[in-house]
Amino acid sequence: MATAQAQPNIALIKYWGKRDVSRNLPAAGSLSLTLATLWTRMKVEFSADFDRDRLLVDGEVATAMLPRVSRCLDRVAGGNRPCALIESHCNFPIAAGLASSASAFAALVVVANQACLEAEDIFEPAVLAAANSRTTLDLARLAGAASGSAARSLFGGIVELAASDDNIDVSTLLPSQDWPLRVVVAVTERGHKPVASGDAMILSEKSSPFYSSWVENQDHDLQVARSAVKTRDFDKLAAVSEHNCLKMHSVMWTSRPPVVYWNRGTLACMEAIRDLQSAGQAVFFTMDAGPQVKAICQPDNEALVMKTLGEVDGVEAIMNSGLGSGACLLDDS
Ligand code: 2P0
Repeated sequence: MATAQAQPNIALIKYWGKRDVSRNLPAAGSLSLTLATLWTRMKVEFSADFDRDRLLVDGEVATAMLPRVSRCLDRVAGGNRPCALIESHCNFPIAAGLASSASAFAALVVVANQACLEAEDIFEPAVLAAANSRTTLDLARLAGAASGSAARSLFGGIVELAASDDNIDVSTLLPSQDWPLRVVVAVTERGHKPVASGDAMILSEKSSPFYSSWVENQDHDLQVARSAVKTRDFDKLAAVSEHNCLKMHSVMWTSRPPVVYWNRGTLACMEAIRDLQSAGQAVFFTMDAGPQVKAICQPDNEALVMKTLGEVDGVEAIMNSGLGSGACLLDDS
């Protein structure tokens, strides 16, 4: 039985829209930070003795998520594969806008690929040959087919995903040690999100009058963010990231019916971050498909940002992380 770990990633230039729903190809590129201290650990065991796939998430049977997990295993191990036992553990809230599907599917493809190789007597040679030859990019593409953002968690540090007509390319723009950014997460609600992000993206494309200009402007924002990363220009990265986040949420809000992931705590945290910025602090916000606020800052003001957000009304918990590495196998596998 193999085990892999992956960290979630936080997008600064967001993925919101699909060019091909059946292949789950994103409409545009995105740029993200892979975290260090939040993780999903995933075990997979294939066996000819199993008569169906079974999924346990934090020790509980997870029937609703199983079909998506099974389809991902089919892509890695082939449609004729033996059935599998999948066990997932996560050290942060799931499906609450903290990118749990990114770390889950990144870990799943890595561990499933290894589990094929470890159970070589029950796989066909072609499946084993494919598993043996896969690069990190190949695994990222398999993860992205399950969950677009998961492709980015195969890589560490600051990561760019480039989208073309028929595939994605993913790579590390800057390794984690080259720019020690910090991410403070203000959790304003632990519950599951009201609308799954994949469904909400499709709704946005169908109904938001702002969707096409959102997609058209992504290349520009990516170019500005890429240049800010290369020159470690915090203020430039802050400006383009906040604007990109607010544009994405504007697309969500102007969908029909509107998709609103924020709550009162989200707005209060944004206001607190604006106050910190007015006082000269290098910090900026970003929010995803959930009400949590992620504040990006630097090591020297991380404690202040944590204290400030921790005192905001509606904040239930504070987590913090530096930038970490891409998905990998753990030693016990
Ligand atoms: C992102 N999000 O770039 C954006 C920002 C949410 C808001 O990627 O449909 O769960 O599985 O490909 O990966 C969440 O989308 O969507 C996401 P699917 P996924 O991080």
